[in-house]
Amino acid sequence: MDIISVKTEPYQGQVPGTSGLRKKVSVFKQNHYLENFIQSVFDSLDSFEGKTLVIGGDGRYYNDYAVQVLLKMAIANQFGRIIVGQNGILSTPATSYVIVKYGAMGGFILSASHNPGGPDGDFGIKFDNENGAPAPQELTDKFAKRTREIDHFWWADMPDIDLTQVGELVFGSTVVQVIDPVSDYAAYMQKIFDFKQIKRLFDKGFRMTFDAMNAVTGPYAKYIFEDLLGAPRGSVIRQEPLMDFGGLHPEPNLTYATELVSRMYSEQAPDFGTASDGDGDRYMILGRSFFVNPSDSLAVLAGYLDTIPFYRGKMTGVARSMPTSFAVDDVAKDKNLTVYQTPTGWKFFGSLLTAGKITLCGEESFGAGSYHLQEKDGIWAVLCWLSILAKTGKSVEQLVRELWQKQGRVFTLLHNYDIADKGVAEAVMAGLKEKLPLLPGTVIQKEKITQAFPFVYTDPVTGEVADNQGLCIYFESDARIVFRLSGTNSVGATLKIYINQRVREFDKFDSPATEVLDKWVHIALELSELKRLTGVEKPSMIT
Ligand code: G16
Repeated sequence: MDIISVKTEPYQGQVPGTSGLRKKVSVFKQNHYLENFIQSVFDSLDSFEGKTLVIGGDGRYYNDYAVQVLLKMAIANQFGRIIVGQNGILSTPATSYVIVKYGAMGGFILSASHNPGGPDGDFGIKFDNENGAPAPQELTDKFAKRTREIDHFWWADMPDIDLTQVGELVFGSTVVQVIDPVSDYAAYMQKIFDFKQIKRLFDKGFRMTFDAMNAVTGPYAKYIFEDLLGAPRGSVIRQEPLMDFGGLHPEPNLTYATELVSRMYSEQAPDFGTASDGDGDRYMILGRSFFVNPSDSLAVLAGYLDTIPFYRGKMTGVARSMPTSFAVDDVAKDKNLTVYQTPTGWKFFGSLLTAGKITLCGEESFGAGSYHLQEKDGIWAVLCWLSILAKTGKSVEQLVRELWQKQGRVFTLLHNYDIADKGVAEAVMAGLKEKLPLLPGTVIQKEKITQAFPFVYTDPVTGEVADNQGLCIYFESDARIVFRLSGTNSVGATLKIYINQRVREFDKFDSPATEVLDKWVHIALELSELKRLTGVEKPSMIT
């Protein structure tokens, strides 16, 4: 095996977004594109020679190739040990756990999360630090800076490494350890949750459907829910991870998890329906003919987490990303927990979790997690719900209705507008931002604006400031509109409009959010002049 230095030229635009570098597969396939980014990450880390690195991926198209590139470059850069999931597979939460369990200095996750896969789909790469947390902004800025200067990378000239068998292989001064992707994570879940209690629920005839969406969680879900907890065979559907997710969009929401949704709204619906995304960090919860909005799910988790022994007496605070609805705030107040509002992006929870300021965190984008590990964790969230259902004996719908009855229902709606030209989308945001100081006190479509401001976040632990994190407009009638540009799309721009309103009238609780919040959609469009400025008439997705 020869270690060689390979000359390269920088690429423009290798800038990590909300969650790592996400681009079309065709972009990643450009000569040295992947190698440049990997070496830029290595060059931005303080010291790693002789240390341990973890590598995992969600099994999507290009994963096989990228894992081999990463291994060869990590060997050439002289890591002491590389821990890699069998066949290059490890879910995002499992990678995060493995980093901490094995004392690694960090790890790479090869995934574009919920974005579609396949040769015409997306690929992505992100780096988690030694806490198993997504690299903070300061570090991702360093990665981007380095990509603009890079002129060579280190390469081990050797055949591909066989990742089909669990075990250890030695290459020069580096040990490559191939691990079973499921067992460490499953053992950890058994430490957190009372599996016997959940098993009793299934023994009594409780039924669930977990839609793995042909993505990474299939083997995890099958082992944990069917093998260990006794959910009937067939409870985990679409459990085989496929390189293109079977041509479907691996995003657990009402638009893309259609098979699960139709099951849950059928006569034979099981008691509990769930789904996870491409890399296993997102989750969706449904009861019989009942969808749980992720912001409400976070509120339910905040209310009941301390019924799980792992968390008893350990509740400190709760964090939610700014566009996540304020449903959790009242629950937290009742329980004397501090609430933090962070920008979108799991990386912003990291410092709060590490400092012990929060026990639980979550987002409107179907993510939740706790201090058990520093990524969001889909299967963990499902296990939380199962524990709460087992402990309380209540149904999913009952738990959510109790929340609404206590504090009103906070309706939520997200409209995504895909805009081909990023510059045009940025101009819409800039125009609106300019107007904000003039808005408080004004009335639009009979609704009075109380506050309007760009969201700027100062991390209470590190003091780091993140600006440009969205534009917020609050109204007298307990409503809020947030505008922000997505940081996870691979082409053009997606302008997101998030709408929330708290409704206290019981008789409106069952109205569809699209109906209750329709007025606010018109207000948002009028304020932003989105249609006139972009020519885009309709949202590409409504959730
Ligand atoms: C990532 C981030 C989340 C974020 C989501 C959507 O999730 O980790 O914090 O909420 O993207 O981000 P955006 O609104 O910028 O598109 P994932 O599951 O895609 O890694």
